[in-house]
Amino acid sequence: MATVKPLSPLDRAEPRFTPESKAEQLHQTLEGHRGDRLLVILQDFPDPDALSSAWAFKLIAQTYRIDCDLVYAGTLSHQENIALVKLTGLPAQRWPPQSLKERNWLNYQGCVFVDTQGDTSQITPFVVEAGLPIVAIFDHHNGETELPVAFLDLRPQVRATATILAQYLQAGLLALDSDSKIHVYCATALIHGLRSDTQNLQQAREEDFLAAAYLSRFYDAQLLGAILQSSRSKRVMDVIERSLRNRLVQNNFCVAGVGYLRYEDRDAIPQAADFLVTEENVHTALVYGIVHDEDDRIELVVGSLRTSKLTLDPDEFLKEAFGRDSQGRFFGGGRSQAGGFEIPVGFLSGDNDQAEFARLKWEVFDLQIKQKLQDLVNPSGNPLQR
Ligand SMILES: [Mn+2]
Repeated sequence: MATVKPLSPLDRAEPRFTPESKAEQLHQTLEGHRGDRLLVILQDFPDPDALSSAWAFKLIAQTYRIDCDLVYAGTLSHQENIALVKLTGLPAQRWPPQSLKERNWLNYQGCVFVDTQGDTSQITPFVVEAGLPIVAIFDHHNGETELPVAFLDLRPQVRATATILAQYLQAGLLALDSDSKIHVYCATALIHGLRSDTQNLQQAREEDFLAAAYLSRFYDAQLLGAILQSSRSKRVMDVIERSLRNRLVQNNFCVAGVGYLRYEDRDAIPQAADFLVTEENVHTALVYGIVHDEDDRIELVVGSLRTSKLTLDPDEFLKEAFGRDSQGRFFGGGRSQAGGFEIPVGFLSGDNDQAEFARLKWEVFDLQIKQKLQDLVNPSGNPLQR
């Protein structure tokens, strides 16, 4: 097992960064883990970019006889993600939060984070606690991880982690073969990841287009079509309907609370925001609800923001609106044109079977969120209300 050397701030700055030097560095890192077993950790609600990038990493690592398990602790909730995993046989496993205490982390010689720096996974505290070395992080989100990591590839200027992994493929760490079904499926998944993180390439930059061009030699257009044709479930349609009914539009902002929804339907929130932002005279839509699992062990206020206003930075907006928790972590954040937030319900969790209590709880959160948004949405005007 290779030893992990925490990066100095100087290493992190990497003034001489090139895709080739990075590929060489990754090659050396993987050489050092030949024959090992690694845990590849995805965000709790993995999106196509995370899923496809982790798969590409697994295939690269295989050529070094490194065995990878791809895991996430939340759920796959967008119909396109479910279709992606089912249609390509993408090897990701769900490790439910309640199972994490019993895991034997030392079955692995190290772990890898893909499309996250660990802050969006419930698995992170467990691997840190177990002292599992962090072998690599690949991500394109803003942020500065404090985890000690042997190989760090953090590129906020790139629109998708799929672009980063495609560059490693292209640099020769794994030669894709259009006769290999797995390679074709993985290339298709990467194109899906790339297009979904760039709004159908509308926000793609040169590097993303070049990566897509490279992947286009291997991908299966029909398979991609099948993934994209997956349809919305009735429950997602119901949440969209509630968001339409409850929406308030003021100063081109659309704000909609959708009440309670099940944990596995939480992806209905960003889908509702995607829909509400298409209304004429709306440049920004914010949708939120209380997400809970079956026995109310997990209860969170979850929200999504979508904007077409170029001067509005979702990351700044959400950080300013909702601030930080007691440990200094922001409740929200984002990237270009999209963002989200998560606020634990905490002491008020549970007892949702008591209708009156559930109703009051929703009203409190609904009101509080509208108040937090008030100054940003309408600095000088009337309160956000019907
Ligand atoms: Mn991504």
